[in-house]
Amino acid sequence: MACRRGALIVLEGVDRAGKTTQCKKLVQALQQCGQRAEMLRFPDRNTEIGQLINSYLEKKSNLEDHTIHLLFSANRWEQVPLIKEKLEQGVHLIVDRYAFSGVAFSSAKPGMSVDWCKFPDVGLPKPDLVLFLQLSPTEAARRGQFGVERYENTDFQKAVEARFQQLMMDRSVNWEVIDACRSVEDLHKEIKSRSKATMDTAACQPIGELWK
Ligand code: 2DT
Repeated sequence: MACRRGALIVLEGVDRAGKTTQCKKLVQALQQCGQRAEMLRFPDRNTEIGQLINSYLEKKSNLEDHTIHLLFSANRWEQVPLIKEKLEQGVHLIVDRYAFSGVAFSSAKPGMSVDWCKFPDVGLPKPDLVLFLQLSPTEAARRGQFGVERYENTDFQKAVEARFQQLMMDRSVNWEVIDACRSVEDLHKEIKSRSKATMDTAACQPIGELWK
């Protein structure tokens, strides 16, 4: 593989931490410096699988817990050829949620173990960096009410946060925790500088395999 592949950078975090805003700003900033960068988000609600997920999230359909988990995972796998192609072409991919949300949300449900939930995502392209945007429950509440989609309630979000903390103990993944309780611009500056450092180190490394 030619030297200078793109970096795979994932933003994870609790609801209302600003993941989507920050992904967009990072892509814009990179493009303004003449870099090739694109944003992806999971779930990708545009594919056929994504539409099943969308209908589940909007509570228009019900799916058994393992089934929806596998659909979320399949929704990532269907993008893998594109992800690899872009990275190999030198495009940086900035991703709003990935397998970590997959495991944190599903394993917060009764009877769903973290190990079982990780399995379908084993071998996905491994992010070069996972930035976890941390936000206190008080600050999250200050930022407004939850929406009406499935999972948008305080008790479930607390359980999800606990699963994220558990996942972050795994040193095989390059996690960096960022305090999201500050202005959009300050947060952006930090995310940009951490991402740029990763881009330099990832450039000449092969794409890794997640949880393998
Ligand atoms: P957005 O609000 O970011 O569109 O997320 N989720 C997400 C899962 O349960 N499993 C997954 O694999 C992913 C990627 C998190 C929609 C909701 O979907 C949840 C919130």
